[in-house]
Amino acid sequence: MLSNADVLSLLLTRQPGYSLPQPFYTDPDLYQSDLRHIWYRDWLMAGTVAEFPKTGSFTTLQIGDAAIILVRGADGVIRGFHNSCRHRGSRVCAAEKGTAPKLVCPYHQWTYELDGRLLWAREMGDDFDPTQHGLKPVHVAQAAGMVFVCLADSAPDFAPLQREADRYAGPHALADLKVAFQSSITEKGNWKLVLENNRECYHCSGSHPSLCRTFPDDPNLVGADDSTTSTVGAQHVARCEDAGLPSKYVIAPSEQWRFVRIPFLGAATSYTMDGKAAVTRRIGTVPFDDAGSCLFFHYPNTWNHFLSDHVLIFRVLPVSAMESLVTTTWLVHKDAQEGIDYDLNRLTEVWLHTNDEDRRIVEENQVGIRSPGYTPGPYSRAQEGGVIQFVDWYARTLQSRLTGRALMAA
Ligand code: 3BY
Ligand code: FES
Ligand code: FE
Repeated sequence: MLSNADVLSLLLTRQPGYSLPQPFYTDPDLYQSDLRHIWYRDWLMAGTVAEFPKTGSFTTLQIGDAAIILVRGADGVIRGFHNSCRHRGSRVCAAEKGTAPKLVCPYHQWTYELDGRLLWAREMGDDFDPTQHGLKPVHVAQAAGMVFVCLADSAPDFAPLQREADRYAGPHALADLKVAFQSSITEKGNWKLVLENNRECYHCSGSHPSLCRTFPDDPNLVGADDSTTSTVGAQHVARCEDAGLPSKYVIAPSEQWRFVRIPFLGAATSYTMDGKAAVTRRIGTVPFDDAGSCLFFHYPNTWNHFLSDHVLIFRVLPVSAMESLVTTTWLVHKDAQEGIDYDLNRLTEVWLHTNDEDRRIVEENQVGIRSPGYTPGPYSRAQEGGVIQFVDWYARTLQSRLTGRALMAA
């Protein structure tokens, strides 16, 4: 196992503006270091309130080695727990999602209330104290209907994100949406390759014919910079802001998250093959159909698109040093009826294509990086500013946690 000092000295060999040294993408010890210092410390996208429609609605997720269950209690609160029984540690819930009146461990049927309290355990003796054997809680917080978890003992301040999420994503009213479709793909690539690939559109024209019908690949719009360095971007932001729709580029001081609203190409209003709306029902209080897409990322594990007719939530989870799970959720108005208000194929086809194209890209990137011939290469400052911004965030965050000293964004 590499010590913190080993990881730090490797990190200090990296050249800013270049892809990372090979072990950061391949080494099982560095993967464990990422889990410990990033994934088990930060707020992570888990899902949205639409996945917890009623009492007992639950989802499970695997974050590296951490098995987590999220469940809505009888009081309406969505809570999170380690999915590990307080008897002998069995996973309490194996299903990915569902509804349960109580959480019953399949091994010896210890039974937990939806708020984590142990209700029942057979023949444990008079000195057994059930109050000391509830499921271990994890932090759960909501931002405009997005549900985040944090596995740290003490979670980072979530309030600044909540404030901006309310402004930018609030108008899309996630609480009034339902899941129209969800897809999960395992990509044979380190989680950072999945994120790096997302943060640039240098590859878009060569790889994403469906997406490029409506999505602008202009790096001034989707890169690291304020989108108003693009004229159409500036006009779009001004028009939306005038209509009361928060749209201006905003980034956290730590650069961990960002919101910006960008226009689609030409007259397009949604991610469809013809650019027309995918769903006839507009969502929330978005003032017009051609409001473009509000882009939100939060490192280390999510990027999202908030449209006038649907919302796309992307969640990345680390599986191993060279595997990641990417889950995409399509949300539409809860009263929209499939086959009447939307066609599922029309709604999902662009991003199903795009995700599969990106999976291939990430897997080829991983194979090439594993090769002994790999050396870190330079990012394009013009096209890959977003990747530089992500990798710098990663390096800064890891360094500060390895040394216990805070580092400011440049
Ligand atoms: O999904 C996204 O937000 C990014 C932006 C650039 C490439 N990719 C489509
Ligand atoms: Fe859960 Fe025994 S391990 S009841
Ligand atoms: Fe892509």
